[in-house]
Amino acid sequence: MSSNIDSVLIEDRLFPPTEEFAAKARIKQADFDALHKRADEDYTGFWADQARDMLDWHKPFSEVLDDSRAPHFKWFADGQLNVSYNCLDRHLADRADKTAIIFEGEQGDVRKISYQQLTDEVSQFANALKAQGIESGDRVIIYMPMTPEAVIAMQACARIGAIHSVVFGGFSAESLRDRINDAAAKMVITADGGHRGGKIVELKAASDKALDHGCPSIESVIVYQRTKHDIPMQDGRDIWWHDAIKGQSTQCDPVWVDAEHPLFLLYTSGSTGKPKGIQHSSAGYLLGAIVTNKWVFDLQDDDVFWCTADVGWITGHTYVAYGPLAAGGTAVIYEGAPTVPDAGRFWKICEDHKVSIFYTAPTAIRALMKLGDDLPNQYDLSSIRLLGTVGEPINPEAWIWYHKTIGKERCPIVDTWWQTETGANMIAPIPGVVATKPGSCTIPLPGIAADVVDEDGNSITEANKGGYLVITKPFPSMLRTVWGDEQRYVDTYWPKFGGKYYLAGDSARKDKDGYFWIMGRIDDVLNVSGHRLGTMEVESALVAHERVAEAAVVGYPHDVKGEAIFAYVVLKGKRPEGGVDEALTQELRNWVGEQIGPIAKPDQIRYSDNLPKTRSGKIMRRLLRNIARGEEITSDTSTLENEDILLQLQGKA
Ligand code: 7RM
Repeated sequence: MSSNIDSVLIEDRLFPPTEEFAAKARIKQADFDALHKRADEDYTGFWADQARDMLDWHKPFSEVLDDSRAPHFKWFADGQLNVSYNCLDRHLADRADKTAIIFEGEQGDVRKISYQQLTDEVSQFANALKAQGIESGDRVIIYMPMTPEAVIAMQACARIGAIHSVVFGGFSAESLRDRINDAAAKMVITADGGHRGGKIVELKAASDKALDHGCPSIESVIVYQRTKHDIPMQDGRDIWWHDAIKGQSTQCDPVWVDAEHPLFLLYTSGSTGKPKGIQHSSAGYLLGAIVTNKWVFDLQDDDVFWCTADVGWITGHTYVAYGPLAAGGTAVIYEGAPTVPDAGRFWKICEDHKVSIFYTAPTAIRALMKLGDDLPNQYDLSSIRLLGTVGEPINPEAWIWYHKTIGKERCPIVDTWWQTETGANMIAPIPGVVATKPGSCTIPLPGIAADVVDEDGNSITEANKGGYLVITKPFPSMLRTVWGDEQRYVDTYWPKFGGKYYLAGDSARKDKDGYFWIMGRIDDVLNVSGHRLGTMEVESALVAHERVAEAAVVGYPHDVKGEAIFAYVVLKGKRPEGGVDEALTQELRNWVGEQIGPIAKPDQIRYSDNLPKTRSGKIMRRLLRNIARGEEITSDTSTLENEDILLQLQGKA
């Protein structure tokens, strides 16, 4: 594996927190030292302390970690709690009137919801779910716009022990159907539509299309009225949200569940076609969410925390729907696109709502950076005191822009490495203590045992030598399994090193100070605008088109999106003249958009008579990657049956 020498040389700069920030931070140097000392000396005791301190238990646990069936770990297994109780009810004594959610719609409508109101609405909707026959353990799909009702639906499921699976509103009907069927869900909660980019996202239409294709497990569909445009409702199956809650009480006793009771499934891409239903627990997940909101985001009582992620992604679960509420904070939710009415919208929202903590993805930072400093400079960003990034490595140029233009050189930047599977931040600075370096997610959090190892699982001690990023000890917020596929859980996450370490699937290196630098994925997973997509998923979508015989997809660097998609396509009939067919390319792009979602549309498509394969029939992805990136070809091309193919792949024939 190569190491990124340029960035090491340039980015040895250290950015310590300002004295002012450090003085007011929740975790100060002495607290930080004490946390690490405790975690080092008594790892499970450390997590037990946190679980007792930060969560309210209905029945206290006596056992901390059960590793008797590793890698199927259990945390706090004989304890009982309720996640929604921990996010809502327990705050009512001292913050009933505090704002829990500040919502802004794309068209400018604003709603502020207090903890009392949110508790009432969640309880009322939970009663509506029960009235529709939803019980503890049932799966419920949430396919919603970014409105508070998405969070209310999630919290209501948690309140009655139902397992939700949020499907990102940008996913197509096909993706939705696959997820419904894999989870064997009983209900879909959706909306007529959402506002995004000045248009209406047709959620109900997509949901109808998914259900028309056959989702035998679905019994009912609850439809939240957002856009108020005309949509058909199916008698006996569909019910409006406002009708479902009519007459329902705003009191709903939380259902106490075991610590290990599944809280949610969230589907994520792997290197094979079928998305995996990542299954998270109740107590362990919530613990990860609350500790990281406090430690990494330094979330305090007067903060306004805006994490721009959609609740369709794990970031929106942990840093919008659960974590900030568990910590008693105020969270901002914005429905729409960052460019409506212009690209100053994010900064306007920060000014209007006095956002103090702002968390977004490098792809958004780069897109906004390209538009220059004039837009952000028109707004008062002085309320911001902490910035965060997640989803992919941030390039130092974007980091410095974020630091200067948005943070005015005053705000720490927390670059947080974690995954859908880890549930919460894993490697990230604690901002009042750990000095940052542009492009590095810094060091593991207390209680998180991350390392970089070689092929044999030995820790790499040499500075800046790349290897596998692993987690060497189980941690509370980790995934519990892949829904319905224990074997895939074991094979994907514990395949190497005798099953001893959790394999994250990323390569990384540590520098001389022990700071981690993420180098990228080790498998065929793309990271487009911070969204994980399997190459296989895009390939399967392409070959599902009637004219496509074979397809191979690779990623190549892209200024804004981080990675863009390059597809090599073999058609069933003749290859287009000179390898160009603009109309077909457009058709295939739209086709993939429909099959998976617009984010998966290939940026470039090149037609060839054949794909380059090894003798064993494996597609030579490295070769395709070299070509897509305009790099020198290092692969042995002697096995290619037809040398002309190489010219076709390069677009030269
Ligand atoms: C939270 C999330 C996970 C993958 C992960 C990495 C990449 C995420 C960073 C990062 C470098 C970061 N969940 N990744 N955060 N790479 N620095 N701070 O993104 O499941 O959708 O993706 O994203 O490759 O394995 S995810």
